[in-house]
Amino acid sequence: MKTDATLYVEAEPYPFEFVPATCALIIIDMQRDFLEPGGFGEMLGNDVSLLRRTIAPNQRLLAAWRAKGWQVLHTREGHRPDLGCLPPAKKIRGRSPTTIGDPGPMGRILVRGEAGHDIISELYPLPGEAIIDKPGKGAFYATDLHPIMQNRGIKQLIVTGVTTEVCVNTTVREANDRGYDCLVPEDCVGSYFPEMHVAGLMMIKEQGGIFGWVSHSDKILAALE
Ligand code: TIU
Repeated sequence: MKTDATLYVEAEPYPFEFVPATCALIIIDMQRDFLEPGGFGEMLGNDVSLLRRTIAPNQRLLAAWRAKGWQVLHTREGHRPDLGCLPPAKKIRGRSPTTIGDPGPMGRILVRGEAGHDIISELYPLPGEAIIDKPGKGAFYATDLHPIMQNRGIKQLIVTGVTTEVCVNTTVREANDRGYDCLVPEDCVGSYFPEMHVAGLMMIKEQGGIFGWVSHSDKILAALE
């Protein structure tokens, strides 16, 4: 397919228009510790099946995007092994007995290089797909995502991953303030809290799409055909 043709995706609050050459798929934090049974997320008492329902639709969308040869980015939330990029406030927030940097079920919790920090095998990045290691919830703060997007001519993002109201929402808001359009396929994002998932999507698409657009992977795939 020509990459300079405009494609239209049925979305809320109105159709999302994109030019493939300047639109990247960015998959947020599909990490083992958040999604796998036995990981940190489950250790905290969360039901990981609420996030795991996003794996299959992400696989389908990623496969279609890769087949077109379009740009793919991945993020991971985590910190340097010396925890130099971990704000003390983030370390102690929640008053949990086990916090970031401590030994967890899949290595040190949210530490770069540990098994639990890595991306699930089902969505593992291919060579050439940049992995953005981020210390915060948003993918722009303290990372090289913005220069990478500028250098590659990326103007729009399809944002998927977890969690809807935390890292996905924060990234969409950061992108919006930098002048980028974001489309969020609702079946490709998930939350441990169903009501937060719904609210997180509403916050993006309400008020005329104040932060972006919400759609479904089926509608993106239909636009790709
Ligand atoms: N990736 C992401 O959203 N990290 C979080 O901390 N999510 C929570 O829901 N806490």
